[in-house]
Amino acid sequence: MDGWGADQAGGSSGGRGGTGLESLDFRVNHPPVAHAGPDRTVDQGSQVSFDASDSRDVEAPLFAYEWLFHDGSTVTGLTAERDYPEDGDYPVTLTVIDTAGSTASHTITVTVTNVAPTVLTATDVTGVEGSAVQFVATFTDPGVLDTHSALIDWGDGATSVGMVSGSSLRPQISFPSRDGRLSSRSNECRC
Ligand SMILES: [Ca+2]
Ligand SMILES: [Ca+2]
Repeated sequence: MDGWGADQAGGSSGGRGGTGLESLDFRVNHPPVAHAGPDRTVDQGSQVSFDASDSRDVEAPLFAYEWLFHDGSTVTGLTAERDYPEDGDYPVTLTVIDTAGSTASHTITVTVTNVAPTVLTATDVTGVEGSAVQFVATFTDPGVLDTHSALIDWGDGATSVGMVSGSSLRPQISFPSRDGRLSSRSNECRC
C-alpha cells in the first residue's frame, strides 16, 4: 500500500501524576485499481475509444484518469479516443489517481492491421495502333500514411509499373500505354 492517513485522533488520559495514554485511529488507504479495457485489434484508419469505467477505488470515486499513448501524448478523463492510421502495435497506458494521491496503471496494446488498397476507378482507353495511350486509375487506402506501388497486367503476360501520385486520400496511378484488367492486393495496386 502506498498511501495512508489519520482518520481520527482521540485520547484518554491517565490519572493524576501517572502515565498518559493517547490513541490514534488510522485508516490505511487502499490503492486504486486501473483498468483500461481489453487489448484491441482494429483495421488501420480506425478510431479507437477507450473507457476506464472498470477502474475503481475502495474509499471514494477516483480523483483523476490519464491516458498515455505511444507517441508520448496524454489525454485526461474517464474516456479517450485515438486515430490509428498506420499498422503496428501501440501501447496505451491508463493511470488513475485516488483521493489520497495513490496511483495505479494498466497498459493495453492496440494492434492495427494493414488494410489492402481498393481500386476505385479505371476507365477504358481507346488508342491508335502504334501510338501510346495513357491509362489512369485511382485507388483508396485507409492507411493514409502507407506508401504504394502499382503494376498493370496487360493480359498478354506483359506488365508495366505505374506511377502513383496525388493526395493520400485519393491517389492516382498513371501507366505508359495499353489496357489491362484491374485487381488489388496488400499495399500494391495491381491494375
Ligand atoms: Ca484509495
Ligand atoms: Ca493499407
